[in-house]
Amino acid sequence: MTRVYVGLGSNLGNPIDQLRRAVKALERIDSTSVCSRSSCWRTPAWGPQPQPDYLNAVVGLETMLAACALLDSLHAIEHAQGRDRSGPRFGPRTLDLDILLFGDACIDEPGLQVPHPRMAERAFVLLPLAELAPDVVVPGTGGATVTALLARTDSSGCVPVASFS
Ligand code: 5RY
Ligand code: CA
Ligand code: CA
Repeated sequence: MTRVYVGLGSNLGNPIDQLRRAVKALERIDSTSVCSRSSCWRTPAWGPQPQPDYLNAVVGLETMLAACALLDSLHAIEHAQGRDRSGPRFGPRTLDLDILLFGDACIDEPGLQVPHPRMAERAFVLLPLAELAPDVVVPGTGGATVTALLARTDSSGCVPVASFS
């Protein structure tokens, strides 16, 4: 069994609804269970402007799947929730599901990099992740914990808005 943290983000198409539906879909993945869920945070968009604020959250999973099989399931959920990949890189999206951490694995394959290559600098990931895993050391950061990384980021404009329940 591997403990996994998945980041959820949405800034199109009723974001709170997108995140709630995504958690239900994550619960239906075979050989995988949802163990923990963060609050939902409203966060300023990082990327090309203008685009709407995002809602971001993180869920903790336990899975028997390999990382690439889990990624396939995440892509299927994104697709089922209307993800359109034709827009600009880092542009607005109905749903983005990212494997942030997969146990203590470091994976660098085309299409699958874990830890997520930009997570160490992004408050929109670290704020919800710190609710679930403040003391987890992020591989590739020289031993920094989620809390230590969060302290170095700019989290201005990020506010908790709701839980999933
Ligand atoms: C990470 C995940 C997705 C970094 C990570 C993207 C969001 C990224 C965003 C989002 C806000 C993007 C893709 N780790 N801004 N910009 N929230 N995603 N606030 O989820 F760059 S672009
Ligand atoms: Ca399941
Ligand atoms: Ca993604």
